[in-house]
Amino acid sequence: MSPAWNTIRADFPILNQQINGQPLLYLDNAATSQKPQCVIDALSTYYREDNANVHRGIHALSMRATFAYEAARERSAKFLNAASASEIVFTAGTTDGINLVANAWGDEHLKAGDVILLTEMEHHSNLVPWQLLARRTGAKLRFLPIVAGDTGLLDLGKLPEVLTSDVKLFAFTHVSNTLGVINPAAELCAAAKKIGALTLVDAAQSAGHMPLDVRAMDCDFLVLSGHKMCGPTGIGVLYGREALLQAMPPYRGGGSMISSVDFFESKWAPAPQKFEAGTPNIADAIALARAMDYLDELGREAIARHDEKLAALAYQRIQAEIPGIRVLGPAQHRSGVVSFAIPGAHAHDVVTLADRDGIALRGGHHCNQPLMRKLGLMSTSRASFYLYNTEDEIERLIQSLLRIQQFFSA
Ligand code: C6P
Repeated sequence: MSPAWNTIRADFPILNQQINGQPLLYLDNAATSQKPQCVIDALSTYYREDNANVHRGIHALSMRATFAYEAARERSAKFLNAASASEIVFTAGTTDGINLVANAWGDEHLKAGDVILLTEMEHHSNLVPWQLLARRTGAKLRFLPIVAGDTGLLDLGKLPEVLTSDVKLFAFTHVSNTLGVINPAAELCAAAKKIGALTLVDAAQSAGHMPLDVRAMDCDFLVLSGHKMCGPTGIGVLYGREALLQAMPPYRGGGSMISSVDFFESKWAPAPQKFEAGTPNIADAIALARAMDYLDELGREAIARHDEKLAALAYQRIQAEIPGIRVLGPAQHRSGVVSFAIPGAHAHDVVTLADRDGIALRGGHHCNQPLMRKLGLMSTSRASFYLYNTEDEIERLIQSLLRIQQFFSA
């Protein structure tokens, strides 16, 4: 049975406010999602009742905090269907997770002549760390192109041309934050595996929006950000295959990540502790686990269907009703992200005018500058939907965009 989407708003206290005299219409979920009361409560309960450092003390509070923190790791493993909690490293978010892999795995395994394969739709977070790695090691970057036009679909026919035996890692986004395209992650991982390349899936825009199963996907690494999936900022997850994580050197040194330390040499703790130097983000990991419970209570399949329905409707109505507008991404089988460009209007102006109507959009290059250039655009405006958005809100968005379009065509 589908959740009652209209009542879900009540779980998110922030939505109950006026912006510029209008009820807030929050459509910037791809940047960050809002947080349900149960996640806010998990954070404040932890600080009110359980706060202590983890893995250090043997007093009651420390043991309670350690138990809850490690339970959050177990919860994350279950959320991703990982084989074991030792495959889960808590990070600060997607960007942090990718940098961890680029440094810890990349520095050890890549050399001049090796290739890191990316796609043309990568967020800067899944591009710049690989550029830095290429500079350090002499490895090269290569890109799987998108097809011509505005659907933004990957040109899978070009895969055999770019996925050759010199590719050591294929890192790609599961869902584009600009195009709304959902990439066929399992298919891409299978193709990489055939030629012996590892895979990293950037799940920043898919975690929390659809079911994720790292074993079915058969990826080697997967990264996500808690704040885009009803959890707090500053916490994320890196999933890595156990054997890979155990073989990788640490990325950062400090307390908690060692088994023994001498003046000149140290020995590392096993993964995942090896990658969590210093006091971790305990409270946010615990609250992220609560967010995972919340999403699973609603059902991730149902959330995916809800997002897709709203995004497909928004895509179709914007295309049909706003004269001259250019809408990006596929019409169907898409995530909740809908980007568009109004001729003659800068996206920042569009977003400023929408804000006057109480509507939160994002405008700009969305940390996707190479993709923007490829599409011949400087920027787009972006509406991104999530579980608390409704069909009625699309009507409000359309009325606002009509006013904005008329303003710029006057
Ligand atoms: N995209 C957006 O408005 P962090 O900042 O580390 O939580 O996530 C980075 C990131 C990586 N990959 C993808 C596909 C993303 O969409 C993002 C974040 C936000 O689109 C902020 S730029």
